[in-house]
Amino acid sequence: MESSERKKRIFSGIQPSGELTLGSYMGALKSWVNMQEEYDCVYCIVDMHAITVRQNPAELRRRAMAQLAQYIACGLDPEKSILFIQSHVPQHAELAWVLGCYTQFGELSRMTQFKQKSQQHADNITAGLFTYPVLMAADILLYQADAVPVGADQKQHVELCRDIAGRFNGIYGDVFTLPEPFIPRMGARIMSLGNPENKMSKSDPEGCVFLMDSPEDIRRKFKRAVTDSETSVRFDPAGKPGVSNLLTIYCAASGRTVEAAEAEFAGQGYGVFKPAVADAVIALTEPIRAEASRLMKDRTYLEGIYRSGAERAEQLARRTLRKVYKKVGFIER
Ligand code: ATP
Ligand code: LTN
Repeated sequence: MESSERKKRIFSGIQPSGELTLGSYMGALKSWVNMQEEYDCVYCIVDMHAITVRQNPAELRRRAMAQLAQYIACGLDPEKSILFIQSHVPQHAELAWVLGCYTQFGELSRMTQFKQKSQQHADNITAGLFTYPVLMAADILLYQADAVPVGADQKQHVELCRDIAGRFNGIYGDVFTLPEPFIPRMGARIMSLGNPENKMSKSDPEGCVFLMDSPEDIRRKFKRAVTDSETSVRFDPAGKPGVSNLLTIYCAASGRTVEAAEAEFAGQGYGVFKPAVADAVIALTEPIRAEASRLMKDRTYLEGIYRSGAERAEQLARRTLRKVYKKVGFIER
């Protein structure tokens, strides 16, 4: 084996702040699954990010476990990829502290997600919510990731991570790999079914499809999806945001192209189109739901996965943190 031909490394994470959605699947998880063959992948359940807004502790624990089961059910293979829980690897918090000292207040103030979330949680705008992108940069840089598969909304955070890494390297030499965001061509921004001007978000249960929704719920949600007063199934995000979003979902779920889908529904109204989208989504989610439910019953198996994942992750993380501590001038213990 040629050790110089190291596979490129991938890192990404999802917060267990709610159930996994069709948006997070199409924007991120689907790429995570596809990248496993070619890359060296590290995938995380970022529970430390989740506490930037108030969580119920028992619920957070349950969701983190359920998320691990759903990761595996979606096709993440613990033999191929490292699957772990962020709070199990202390180097995330340690590197975040250092990186925070190389990040400008002004840079963090410009983050769109901070501006949105601080409006949504106006009574609890914490320092953690503000410095969240620094922790995310630490997640990525600890593993020297080359690429970060995320939805379009996270591009700004990955770019900030690059800026921080570039600045640090500029002072101390090549410490960090500069990561690229990897954003899928189809499905990077799935919109709410109830309000297609907004991103599909887990905080809006009716506009949002969850991977663990029952077929009845999925059919109901698509039936109620907002469209327009025309009847033609045509991709036109500015003029027909609702229908275009449904087309995106249909194509991402079924693997068809937009042209093929438009041709398939030519001359047919929304009464045929909407149930077809629901069926395509159910065909995607039902096997995931069944497998995740089965895995949830096997706690011992899931515990084994996250324990060995944390061990493997920590080995990599330790190496980077040691280098960083040395560079900034801390005495080795
Ligand atoms: P919310 O806004 O609901 O709190 P979030 O962005 O915190 O959601 P996560 O589940 O943490 O959602 O996001 C996980 C991944 O899924 C990220 O890479 C994010 O970019 C992607 N993602 C989330 N929602 C969507 C969406 N509607 N369309 C495409 N990708 C999405
Ligand atoms: N900020 C992301 C979640 C996240 C992440 C990461 C994504 C935390 N750390 C590292 C990619 C890489 C979100 O809100 N969806």
